[in-house]
Amino acid sequence: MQFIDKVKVHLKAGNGGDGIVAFRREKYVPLGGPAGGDGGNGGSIVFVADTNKSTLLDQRFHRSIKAENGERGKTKGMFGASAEDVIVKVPVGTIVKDLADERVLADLTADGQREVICQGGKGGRGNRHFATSRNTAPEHAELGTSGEERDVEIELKLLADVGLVGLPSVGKSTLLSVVSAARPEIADYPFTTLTPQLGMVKVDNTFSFVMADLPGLIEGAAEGKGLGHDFLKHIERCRLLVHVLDMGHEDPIQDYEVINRELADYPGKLSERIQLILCNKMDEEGAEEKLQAFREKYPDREVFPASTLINEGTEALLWRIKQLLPEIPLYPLYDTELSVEKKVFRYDPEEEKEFAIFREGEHLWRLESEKLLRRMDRLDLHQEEDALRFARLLRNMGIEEALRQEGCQNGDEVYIGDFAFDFVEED
Ligand SMILES: Nc1nc2c(ncn2[C@@H]2O[C@H](COP(=O)(O)OP(=O)(O)OP(=O)(O)O)[C@@H](O)[C@H]2O)c(=O)[nH]1
Ligand SMILES: [Mg+2]
Repeated sequence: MQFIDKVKVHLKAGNGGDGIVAFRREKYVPLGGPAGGDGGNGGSIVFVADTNKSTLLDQRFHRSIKAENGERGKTKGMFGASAEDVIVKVPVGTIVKDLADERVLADLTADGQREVICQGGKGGRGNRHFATSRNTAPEHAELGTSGEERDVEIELKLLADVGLVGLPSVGKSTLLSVVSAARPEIADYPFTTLTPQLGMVKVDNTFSFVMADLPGLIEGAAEGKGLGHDFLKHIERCRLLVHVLDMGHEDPIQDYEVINRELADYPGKLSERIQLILCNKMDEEGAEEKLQAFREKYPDREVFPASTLINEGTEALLWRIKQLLPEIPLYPLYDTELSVEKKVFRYDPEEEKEFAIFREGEHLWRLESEKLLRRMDRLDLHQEEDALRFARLLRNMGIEEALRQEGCQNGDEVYIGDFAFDFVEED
């Protein structure tokens, strides 16, 4: 299995359709009013974390992703159709960075998590929005805004529950090979393992976890020595580390301290991870004494003596992992700053909320409500009477109050589906 962990992709969200200028010309209506409809919204590009995906292979073959533009507005006040969002499914553990400024746009850590990476443009308003008592026949309409466009780098951080760390040749791969079905290469020379290997470890019928066998670390790894540096970043997401020591080595205590210094020097707070210590190769001469010495020097550490070669002592380690893992959180890597699309209210079917509010910009809000949309179908919102009905609906459904509570201000624009209105506070 090739491990694809970084891909550059060009993204372009759809542009909003232009609003148009048109006038009503109907039989028996002497003075037709402005009737240019609004353009539809452009499609956004939305990334969704999906546990069924394990690689960035799809992205490797689709280096450019584009969403459709919204349609132009139509005559007789009809809206242009909005374009569909493009959904990009990526593995859990994917990070999306803007190549222009290295900013992290999204850190997809949970199954089903959705992040809008490129916002589609908004449709322009048709001329009927611009009629005033002085100018009943406005000849201008808004253009749709452009959809966002950016080059991003998509990176997959290896997601494993447990990461194996230690000097080369201490038996990390041997451990993985005896507790999982993975078959990593094992040999008595250093740096046998060159790329991270993953294995699924089944503790019993109810509990399994992912273990990552990583290349050996050496002194200076945090500054790039050996192979460690490239792969230290992969263990950033590990919730728990198993530190493997070779008790046949001259000074396992010193080995232990060397590795811990490297972890501390790496900027991912790796040294704060819970560590279980597997004292391996207990079959070697002098191992018992060295184990004793280690316990005396570090009485508070959790130590598991083992001989992975003959799969002895590993069971106690697995049971302890089973106990600990459920209590350890996932480590988010970055604080995401998706500043524009700040979600303030999520639709929660269990609570039977009838609407959801999303902040899309400083003074721009999006409203989602099946119920309201159904009611709106029957309203002609450009008739004053129906507009009042709509306002009453907003109030009765609690939407007005909710908008206010979320910080919507006088004059802010709110849209639902293809319809936009201004939030006006009466005094
Ligand atoms: N005596 C003894 N040797 C072991 C034991 N476990 C592993 N070995 C041997 O130690 C050597 C290194 O084992 P690996 O599992 O490849 O070590 P590693 O930590 O993955 O090494 P790198 O991938 O190079 O970092 C091999 O020759 C193994 O057979 C053990 O319990 N006792
Ligand atoms: Mg190895």
